[in-house]
Amino acid sequence: MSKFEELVFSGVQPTGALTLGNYLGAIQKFVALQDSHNCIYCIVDLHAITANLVHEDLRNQTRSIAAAFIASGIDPTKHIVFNQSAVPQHAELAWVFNCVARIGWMNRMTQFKDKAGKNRDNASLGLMAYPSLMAADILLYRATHVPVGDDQKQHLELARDIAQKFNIDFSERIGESGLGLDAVYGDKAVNAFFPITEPLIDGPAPRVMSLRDGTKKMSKSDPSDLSRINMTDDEELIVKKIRKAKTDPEPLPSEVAGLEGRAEADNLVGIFAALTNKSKADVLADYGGKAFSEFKPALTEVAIDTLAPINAEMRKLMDDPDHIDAILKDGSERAGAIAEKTMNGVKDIIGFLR
Ligand code: AQP
Repeated sequence: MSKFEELVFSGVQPTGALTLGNYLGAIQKFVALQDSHNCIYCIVDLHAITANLVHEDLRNQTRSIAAAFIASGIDPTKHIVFNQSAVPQHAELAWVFNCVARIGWMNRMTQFKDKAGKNRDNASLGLMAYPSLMAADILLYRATHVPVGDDQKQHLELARDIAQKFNIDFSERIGESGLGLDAVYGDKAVNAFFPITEPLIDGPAPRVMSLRDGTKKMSKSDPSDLSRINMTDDEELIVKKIRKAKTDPEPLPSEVAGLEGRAEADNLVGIFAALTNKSKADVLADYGGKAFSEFKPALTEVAIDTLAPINAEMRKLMDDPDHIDAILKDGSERAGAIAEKTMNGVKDIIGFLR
């Protein structure tokens, strides 16, 4: 069976200041993958209008995500960094995928249920179609690997379902077009135009939890700023937030199994591990038996060591918006060339005249 060329794609929404969750769940992985893969990293501004249509300053918000990428170590000259709305094929392919995806699939999406809340009728149609646009983002580049936080797992499964259904439904025409590769789904041989993307979710902190409640995801939109560490927080704030982070009265366990049922302890140990590129077991080998009064200052130190230089670099980059705009323009031109090729293939396979 032939294989699609490996390519990494992922995106971040410009919906507010990035959190440590976004950094550890996504951006840190984006940086690491640059050495082994060709990578495309996108600021998904079309996604940003699904929950709230009107944003105070979407342009600067988009620039700040680009600045965070670059300040964290993403090289936009070796890889591609761009904003989604600058490449119109994202919306075009999403429409096709709206016709591939089934309503039953979308109804099962837990993020939609969470974000739409009780008043579902009042949620935008875009919020419901969000995973179909996300599938388009990935498959427009025929990406094989997607680094994301654990919260995006279900959306990636949907992207796999969409790719598979498209490939099966159009298998014969894909074969005739010569644009596909051989694939086998179960015992079914098909011609595949789209790869079945692999999520990259591993690591010690695939889902960073709120500092105030270890059962809730750390999120940009949590009303309490104390629940999260923002990538733009200064040292004083990081000290304060970790000092106030919820814990339990027990000392840290010596084994990972001892974190079971201790959501807040588990979260802080996971954060420490991810920040220092260690496993939770390594962290507990050093801190097992120690009280939080000793662990928290150490955690604060590693958080500041990681975030302070990124923060300083982000500020420098944000002082020159024209430079960021030029990087995004260059990225969108390079992304656009790939996107156009894929979309032309999709049009030919479906039978759209062009
Ligand atoms: N708490 C988290 N732990 C691990 N990974 C996380 N990600 C987000 N929160 C965590 C990952 O960050 C990437 C970009 O996320 P996004 O901004 O596109 O969307 P999101 O998941 O909706 O982020 P937030 O912070 O939770 O925003 P709001 O509050 O607006 O809902 C993704 O890979 C995501 O998995």
